[in-house]
Amino acid sequence: QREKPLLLSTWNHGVPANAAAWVKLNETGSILDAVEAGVRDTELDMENLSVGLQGLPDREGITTLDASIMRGDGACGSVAFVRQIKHPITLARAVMEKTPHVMLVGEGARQFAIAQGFTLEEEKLSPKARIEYDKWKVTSQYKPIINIENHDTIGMIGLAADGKLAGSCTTSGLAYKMHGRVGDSPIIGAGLYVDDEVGAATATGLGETIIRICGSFLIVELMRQGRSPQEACEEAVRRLVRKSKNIQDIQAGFLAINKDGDTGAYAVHPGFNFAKATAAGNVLLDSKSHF
Ligand code: SD4
Repeated sequence: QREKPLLLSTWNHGVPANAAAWVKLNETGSILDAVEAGVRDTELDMENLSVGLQGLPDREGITTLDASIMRGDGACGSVAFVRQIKHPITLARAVMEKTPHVMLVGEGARQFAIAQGFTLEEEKLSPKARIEYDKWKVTSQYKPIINIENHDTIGMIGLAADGKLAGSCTTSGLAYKMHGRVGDSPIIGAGLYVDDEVGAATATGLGETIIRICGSFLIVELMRQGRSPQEACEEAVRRLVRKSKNIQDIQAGFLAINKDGDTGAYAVHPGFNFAKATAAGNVLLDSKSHF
């Protein structure tokens, strides 16, 4: 059923993130403020090992973060491969609002953060990440696959009562990635895409497979051509499955909404869930999957 306002976010932590976004939406009326505030909640969640500075590090033991934000009028900003910043989503928003650019990475993003008055956090693994990293180091086996049960990236898309759309996506990326690796989350069109004329989409899962098909952009374009959000997510997953090797080891999931307030969700494997918030409540739902 169609409802506005509407928020969708990935995984269990989508529930508290939606709740935080809802409060912000009521406060300011801005769907952009809402999707930023929502995922800021996840960026501070010490239980989450795939978002924020508490996330699992790369192979060198360094946690690097990726984030993007987009408004339905085409404004967007992102940061990638950033260190020591607690709220990369807010830094992405600053790139969008305060620079002539869309994307800043690494040291340049960090310098911009300092210039904007962001505090640099001490570079230290969280207690949970330290334990996991030490275990991993015993074999240092790097498999560029994503544990089907264990993803936590948050992507959030929202539709305001006035029909305006926005989305946000933030992650520490793939655990034990190569130093410098960037996933889909900060790539506009891959991890996130929003267009007020059509709808919005976001992604979670193995970023390489999502980038390869321009997943979120693909879903929005399929909706533009008349597919429902659900059909568009299913087609994107089918495309991803066709283009990926070792698909049995790869999880990826998509969420979509159109400007009328219809929603869609689909994943490669079972296990993907998402939170949906409307005036009627904020619930955790299981996505259907290809396999
Ligand atoms: C990435 N898409 O960096 C992210 C990881 C992820 O749940 O979604 N984990 O590839």
